[in-house]
Formats: sequence, C-alpha cells, structure tokens
Amino acid sequence: MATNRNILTLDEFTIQEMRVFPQATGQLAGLLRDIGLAGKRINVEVNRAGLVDILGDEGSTNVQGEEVKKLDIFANNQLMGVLRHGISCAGIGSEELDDIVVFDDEISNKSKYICLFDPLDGSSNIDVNVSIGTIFSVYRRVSELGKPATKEDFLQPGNKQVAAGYIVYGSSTMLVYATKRGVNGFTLDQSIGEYLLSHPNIKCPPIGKMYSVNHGNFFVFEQGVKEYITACQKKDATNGGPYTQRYIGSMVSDVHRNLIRGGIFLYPTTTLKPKGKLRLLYECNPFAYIVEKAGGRATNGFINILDVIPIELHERSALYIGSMKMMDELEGHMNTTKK
Ligand code: P6P
Repeated sequence: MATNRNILTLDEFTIQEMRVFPQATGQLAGLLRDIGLAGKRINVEVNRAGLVDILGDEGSTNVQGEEVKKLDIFANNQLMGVLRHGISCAGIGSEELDDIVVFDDEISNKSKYICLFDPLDGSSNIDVNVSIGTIFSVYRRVSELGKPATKEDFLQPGNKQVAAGYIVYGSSTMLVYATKRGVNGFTLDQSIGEYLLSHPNIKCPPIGKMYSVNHGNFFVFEQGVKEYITACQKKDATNGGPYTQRYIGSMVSDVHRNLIRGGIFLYPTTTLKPKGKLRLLYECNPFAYIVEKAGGRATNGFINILDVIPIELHERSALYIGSMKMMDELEGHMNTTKK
C-alpha cells in the first residue's frame, strides 16, 4: 500500500510540533523518537515470543517480587540503551530496576529530561499471547544541568510531567503520547517501519458503557466502589445500563480502549494490596496525564492523582481513571461512603 503523504510519521509529527515552539531545543522530540525506536525493537521480540525461546521466566525476581520474564529484561535494556545514547535524557527509573540509573556522562548531564517507564506492563500475559505494553513518563529535571540527575528529578508529582505515553503491542502496535498540546496516536506500519499518525487529537468521550475492574476483588472493595459497580450493572445506569464489563488484565489495553471509546478503569486498594497494586510513577501518573489531556480524569480515590507528591520510586497507589462523567458518578458513590 502506497504511503499516503498526508499521514505524518512520528518523526515528521514531532519535528512539526517543534515549529510551534521556536525556542524548542528538539530534546523532547528526540526523546520521543528514541522511545519509538525502542518500541519497534521490543515489538519484534514480542511478535516472535512464541517462536523463539525468549519466553519463560528469567528465573530472577524484580523489585516487585514478581517472576521476571526474559522479555521484561529485553524491553528494559532496549529503552535504557536508546535513552542513554541519545541527547535528551539524564537518567531513568524502571519497574525492572531497584533504583534510578543516572547516565552521568558529559552529554547526558546536559540533557533536560529524565524518563520513568514500565518496560513491559502486563508481562504476566506474555505466555498466553494477551496484549501488553510499554508505559513512559517524562519530566523536566529540577537538578542543575551539567551535573548528574538526582532522585528529586524522579520524585515529582504527575502534574509536572512534560510528556507521557504508551506503546500497546496488540492486534496492531500503537504509540500514543500526550503533551500539553494534546494526545496523538501512531500506528506502526511494519512494511516501512514507521509509526503513522492514525489517531490525531484523541479525546476521551465524556461517558462510555464499559467499566473495567477485577471482579474477583469485589468483596474487599470499599462500600462506595461496590455501590458504583452495582449501579453499572443496572438498567438505570446513567448511560443506559447495564454497562459492559471488560477486564483484559493488561492496564495498557484496558485504559487504551477506554481512552478511545469512553469507559472507566478501577484498581482500588484491597486487603492484600492496602496501598493499591499499580505503581504511581510509571503506571498511574503517565496514564492519568494522558487521560486528563484527552478530557478525562484520574484519582487515587481521594485527590487528583497527578497532585500526589511521591515519596518512593516504586510506591503503589489506588487508581480510578476514565471518562469525566463516569468518574463523577463513581465519586458520587465514594464520597457518599466517606461522609
Ligand atoms: P490483577 C499487570 O500485571 C498489571 O500491572 C496491570 O497491567 C493490570 O491492569 C493489573 O496488573 C492486573 O492486576 O490483580 O487484576 O491481575
């Protein structure tokens, strides 16, 4: 299929975006392209996973105490490699690494940004061929340029992000990222190895008919959450219920679907996970930033999750995220409980 010249590639789009900001140095555009390159390499291995003996547990366990799949390590190393050898990133934080990695070389120390990522979210689904994804979050450094990045660069609230995005390795491979100018989605055309702007200016519908939650935890949810889930199952649900329940168990896929079609994703605290399961810095915050820039909203059950001041690199949080009106409905039930 001839490439339609009207469909911009990721590179063309990020370069054109720079024209809007004459003072732009190109570092952020370069960082996004670097992540896109890593995504192409990860995509190849994800697609080959069933064929090459890359499956199976690495045998080690990561900071989360989870069995690490070989693809997790591969994805982590691809992202760390492109960012270390680029000109835009002073250091990284990763779900797969106990602590931050400060690149500490002359070029990296002059770089304006740091990046946090979950290199392969949903990796427990790798062996059963369910879609998985890479999630990333970009901050402008608060430490002195020219010197190595510091931990403070990584422990900023989500509302300080300058960009956030994900790559979903699904029926097609898509890179979606948000900046203050909005949310745009790019589908990988494997025939030319380019991401093409397939979903310009993504807006999250204000209401949808899908809710996404692990029902197995229902009886340990707080009362307000139970009330909301029950309301979703009734004919008189706001948007003409009962709503459909969809839970892939891969956050990238569940939140991506809701971003495009409208919907809500809930991962409340549970008795086993009293602080929540999902990681604030490289799962909750990037998605909250993306969904908010698309017109939706995200909380930790108490406040806008983007306002939470992080304490630790791998801290967990409850997450409620999705269409604005569905979030309002949910909070109506949760606030009832809290009164
Ligand atoms: P549960 C995958 O392990 C993950 O981190 C997210 O991608 C996903 O939404 C969630 O955990 C699933 O968790 O406890 O419902 O299996």
